[in-house]
Amino acid sequence: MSHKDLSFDTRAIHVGEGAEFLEGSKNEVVAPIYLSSTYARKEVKNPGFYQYSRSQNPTRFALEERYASLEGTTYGLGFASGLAAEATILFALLKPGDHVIGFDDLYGGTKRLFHQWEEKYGITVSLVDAAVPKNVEDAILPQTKLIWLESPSNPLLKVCDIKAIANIAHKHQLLVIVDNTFLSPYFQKPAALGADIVVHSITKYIAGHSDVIGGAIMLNDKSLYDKIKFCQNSLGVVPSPFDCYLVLRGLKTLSMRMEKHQSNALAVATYLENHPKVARVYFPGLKSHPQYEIGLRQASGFGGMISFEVVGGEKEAVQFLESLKLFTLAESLGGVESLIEHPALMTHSSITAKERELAGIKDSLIRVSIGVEDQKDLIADLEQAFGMI
Ligand code: P1T
Repeated sequence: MSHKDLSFDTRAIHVGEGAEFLEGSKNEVVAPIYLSSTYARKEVKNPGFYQYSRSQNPTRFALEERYASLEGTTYGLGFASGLAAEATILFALLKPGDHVIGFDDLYGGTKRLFHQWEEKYGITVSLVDAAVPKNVEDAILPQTKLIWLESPSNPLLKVCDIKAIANIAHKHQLLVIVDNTFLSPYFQKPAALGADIVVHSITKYIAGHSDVIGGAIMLNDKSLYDKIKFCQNSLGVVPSPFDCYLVLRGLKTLSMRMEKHQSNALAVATYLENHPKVARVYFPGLKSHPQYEIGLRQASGFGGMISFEVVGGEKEAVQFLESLKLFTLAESLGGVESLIEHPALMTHSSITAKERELAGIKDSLIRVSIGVEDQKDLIADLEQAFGMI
């Protein structure tokens, strides 16, 4: 039976594992963790397929096969972190003088990476509000090579029309990269909407348990794949076999986790929207979200991330965060436990205050990754913390 005939949930459990794993070990139910860093050869001039684990590792290959299957692409590649995957794309595809257009709301570490490339390698970056596709088109220069999107974006949960932007990009022979971390392939498949490269921080929903740092790239084009795969090996930015095992394991429950993250998030976002101490809620699943309709059209869900502004400023936000008992005050997202953070002081502190202001990240902004706990307990904890400010 071909993978293509199987549903997402079935592929999330079976692709790359069980009878599909290595030829010759057909009774493995779970992909073994292949720790060997190197492989013996019988003849000097005949290395065989497996040579050295940075280049070939069976546990990683099992995971890469699953990545491609779930994202609906021909190829999948595993990386040591989301940023390792991003840096590899820049390394593989850009040269000095090239120009990149990015969403003005992106993970702070991604913007920091762009700035490093601007300073050291002579590329230029324009950050625009890609929620309006025309802003992207207007920013195109003769030297533009890539358009870099997140949808929903981090931390303001802005949604952009991936198909419309891909159409613009392809008219100008540009590549579109979509960071699909916030929705995971369970809710959104950017490659089917026209993205040339899909990138993930695997650390988040895909691994799902806050115990792995990882990244992935999924794509269809063979020549782009060859370039990126070459750099995956030449830079050595591969994930460890143990991390690959954890991700293979975490992925088996992706659909169930995403559904629960989402239903909890909808309940919490609705609660926050009606709270007198909340000035504004950002959640793509609320009808009040400015790009609600686009989200509905291009994804099958809204995910589990919410941002909101408390009435007041940094003082009130910090006091609220430090009063919570069940939510964990920590960077990252997408784990089974609810995490909460202050973007200006935490995940987005690596960009300047001016840049945060331009992007609309206020000191009163709080970002929440809603876990899969009972929503009544989550709302009760938020309620008691609001009582403290
Ligand atoms: O942390 P790492 O696995 O290297 O992934 C970087 C990354 C890439 N893309 C998005 C959309 C991300 O959110 C991240 C990492 N983000 C956090 C750590 C955070 O708390 O937002």
